Amino acid sequence: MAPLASAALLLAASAAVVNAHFTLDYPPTVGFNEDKEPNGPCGGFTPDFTTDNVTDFHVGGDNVAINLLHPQGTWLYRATLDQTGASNNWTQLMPEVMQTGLGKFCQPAIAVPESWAGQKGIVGVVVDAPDGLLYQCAAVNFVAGAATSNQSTCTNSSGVTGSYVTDANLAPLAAGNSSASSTDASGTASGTATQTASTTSGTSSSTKNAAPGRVGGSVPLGSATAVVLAAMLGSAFMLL
Ligand SMILES: *[C@@H]1O[C@H](CO)[C@@H](O)[C@H](O)[C@H]1NC(C)=O
Ligand SMILES: *[C@@H]1O[C@H](CO)[C@@H](O)[C@H](O)[C@H]1NC(C)=O
Ligand SMILES: *[C@@H]1O[C@H](CO)[C@@H](O)[C@H](O)[C@H]1NC(C)=O
Ligand SMILES: *[C@@H]1O[C@H](CO)[C@@H](O)[C@H](O)[C@H]1NC(C)=O
Ligand SMILES: *[C@@H]1O[C@H](CO)[C@@H](O)[C@H](O)[C@H]1NC(C)=O
Ligand SMILES: [Cu+2]
Repeated sequence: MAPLASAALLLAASAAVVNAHFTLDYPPTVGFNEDKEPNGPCGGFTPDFTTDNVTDFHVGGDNVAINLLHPQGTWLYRATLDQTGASNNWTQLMPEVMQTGLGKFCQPAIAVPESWAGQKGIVGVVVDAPDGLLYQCAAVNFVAGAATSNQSTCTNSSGVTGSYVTDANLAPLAAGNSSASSTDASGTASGTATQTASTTSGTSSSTKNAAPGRVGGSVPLGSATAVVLAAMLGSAFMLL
């Protein structure tokens, strides 16, 4: 292929990647529209338990599988028993984690409070991506116990890594801001104890926020450019 043509292909590929943001692959999303994905709490869709794909989600730990189409982003995992998500009464499920590297990222054992078993609710993910906050939700049926096998979609792309960070953009979304509770990054000021991240997931061997609190914006320009270039090359290879 002529150099010019391959350069054009590369540009087209990277443009497509930027538009797609991210997908929630498990549990199945209540709706994906890349243009609406910046709209909280659920990416422009309101869960409807009469028509949506309502998935059993084990309170003791279950898969949340994501595909990030940006080279970096920081994830907030949260859930609520409010079936619309509108009351903004979310419980954070694990410390915020920064994904570095484009592609699939799966938490195999996200847990919710045990007392939720037998009730319906929403599992929500929010990413602080280079182009802002993006949202997706799944309608779920919380069931007792822990998942006994992993979904086939629960994989990490090669080269993808995760590290615990604190993210000022995600902190206000972590425990909701209803009922006059002020939430700070360390999760101590919330009005109700159940709303702070008292739930530990399968990743409990990692110390909370052990990694340096470095978020996207502070990466030196040189390495950020290298990551973007690597991502562009990666996406071009995927198309070929
Ligand atoms: C519901 O989700 C499952 C698991 O992802 C999927 O296989 C199935 O096609 C979905 N059904 C509908 C109606 O979306
Ligand atoms: C918020 O959710 C918790 C369960 O996590 C529930 O006990 C509480 O009643 C809810 N608060 C409101 C105002 O709905
Ligand atoms: C799911 O996958 C993770 C990561 O590979 C593994 O540690 C865990 O044991 C698996 N869980 C089950 C129930 O097989
Ligand atoms: C994917 O990577 C994250 C961060 O390192 C890790 O916590 C998780 O267990 C990995 N998932 C799988 C399926 O191995
Ligand atoms: C919650 O946060 C949103 C966005 O910052 C804000 O518009 C809203 O007024 C807040 N609600 C309360 C009750 O503080
Ligand atoms: Cu995006």
